Amino acid sequence: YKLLKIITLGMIKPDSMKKMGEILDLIFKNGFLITKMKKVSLSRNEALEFYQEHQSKMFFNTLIQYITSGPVMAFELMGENAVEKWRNLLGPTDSAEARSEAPYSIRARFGTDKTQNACHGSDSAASAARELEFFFPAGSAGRRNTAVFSDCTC
Ligand code: DGI
Repeated sequence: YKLLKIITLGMIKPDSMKKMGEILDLIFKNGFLITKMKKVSLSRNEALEFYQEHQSKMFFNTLIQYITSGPVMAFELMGENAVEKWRNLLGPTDSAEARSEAPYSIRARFGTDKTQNACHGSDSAASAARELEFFFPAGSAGRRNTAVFSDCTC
């Protein structure tokens, strides 16, 4: 279980794809390895599956609309305590709150509001396992398609 916490799923959301260079720079400066990476345009059904735990929330439709509004970049991050460390680097969900409480966080720097909040991060080792399987399925086809960056140690 402890070993599982060294990998997590990160995602650059549509609004901050244009800031990808700066975000990747921050990721590396904070000591993470990117061990898989994939640009995806989520279909409505894929978005519904990815965010299934939020289906009863009042912001669900807005969230689905937004996450399907353009391509996203999903990546597997590896590093000590990666789940928690990546969440800390993201800052609070609401970008405005991030700007007052965690001004150097990714959401403070690149997010706009509660919906357009720059990046996603798994909230637990269990979520990371599910979300990594979603973007990088362990089946052979998935492996072939997503192995491009898997040897990257930069
Ligand atoms: O884990 P987080 O991404 O920080 O937050 P979460 O798992 O509670 O919610 C998932 C996403 O749903 C979040 O990144 C943005 C959106 N969201 C959460 N709470 C609100 C929200 N969107 C709106 N418009 N209003 C909210 O209160």
